[in-house]
Amino acid sequence: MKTTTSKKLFAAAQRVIPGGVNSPVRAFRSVGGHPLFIKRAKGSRLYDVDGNGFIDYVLSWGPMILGHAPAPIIRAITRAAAHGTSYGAPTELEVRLAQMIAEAVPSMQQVRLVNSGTEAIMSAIRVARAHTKRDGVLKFEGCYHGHADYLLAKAGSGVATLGLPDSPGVPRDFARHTLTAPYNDIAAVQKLIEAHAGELACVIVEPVAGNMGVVPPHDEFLPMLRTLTRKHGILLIFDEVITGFRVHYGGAQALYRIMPDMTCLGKIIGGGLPVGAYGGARELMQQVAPAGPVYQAGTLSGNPLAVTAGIAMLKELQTPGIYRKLEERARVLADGLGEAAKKAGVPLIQTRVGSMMGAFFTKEPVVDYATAKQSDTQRYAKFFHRMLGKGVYFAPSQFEAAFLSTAHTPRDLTQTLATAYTVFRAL
Ligand code: HOZ
Repeated sequence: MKTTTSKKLFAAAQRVIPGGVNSPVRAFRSVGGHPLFIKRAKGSRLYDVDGNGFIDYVLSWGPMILGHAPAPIIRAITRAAAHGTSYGAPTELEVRLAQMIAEAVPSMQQVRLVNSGTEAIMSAIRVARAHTKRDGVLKFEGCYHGHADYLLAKAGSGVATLGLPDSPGVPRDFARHTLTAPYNDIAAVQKLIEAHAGELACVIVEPVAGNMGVVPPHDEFLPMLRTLTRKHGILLIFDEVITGFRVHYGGAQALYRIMPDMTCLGKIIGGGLPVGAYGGARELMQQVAPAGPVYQAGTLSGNPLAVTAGIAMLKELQTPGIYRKLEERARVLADGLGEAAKKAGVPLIQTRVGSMMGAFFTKEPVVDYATAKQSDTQRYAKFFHRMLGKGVYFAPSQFEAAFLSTAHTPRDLTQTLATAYTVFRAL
């Protein structure tokens, strides 16, 4: 595969951008080589600056549920752009998107739109702290909630990919407010909550972990979190940046029938444009300025282009049968990958919730960060590069999810599975 232009661009990028990328996982550090610079994308395909095409299972880390550049979204954005790109004043569009979110996710009676998942989570935690008058946060090892100071402890995503312990630059005074527990470990959570109940403002969790690879919750995990937090007056925050509108129109909370106190959403509700949202019961959200004293603001919050894209996206996601179709295709892909690995004698542990999939190069079940880290990352790197060389783009990290869109055709899946079988055999 010819990648000369990408290579040149990466060299130039490294002179002006730290590590040559604007978000660390993109740099291919854990799989080696250099990133491909993308020129355009359409449907299930990504095209790089050297003219190579790929079936894309990264989908901008999840939001492109309809595939790339879907006509209804592009039409809506184009129309909106002609009316101006930012006003710094309220619009009817923001009301519409907030209403659509509140209808889809009943735990979000009130919604504040922001610009990213990181921002949503920082703000939700501020509300939780103000409400409970406590500072402590309990998070789970391998979960990633953006890059706020106090959330980088044992974080997934790029932190896991690069094998970083935590981040320098985080004041010890901030980090000490964060407790961590192993995902799916109810006994550990119970012990921590009981020992620190009076200090904890919130427990924050990805209801399906998607930043250490995909780790689904055990049946009792989320219900127990709900029971324990309620018992101790601690707020339960669901980080649904990946799962919201991905695993179900109402998010993982609708799938598992658990009502968190607060919910954070991200890029999906902007149809891939930079958006986030946080919300919860009216009583909680009424603390946010200017309704209340908890300050949070942003010039580009509720940006008309992003909100327009979000409205169009959610409308499309209301199409009857869309989640069933995604699920069926994801099952074909996951089952096929499993069979191909088995036939080739490659141990592979697979996880999947709807159209969000994980495949770990290990023999033992993956239930948390420790077991995810048992994976053979060098084998993943080989798999990744060989698939890429044959036109299939999976995440450049063992610790990220694979996603499917409605634009992936049965033919894409057949091609991917045939390629995977050849690659598995050569590993
Ligand atoms: N796992 C990250 C999003 N949830 C990957 C995106 C990034 O860091 O660039």
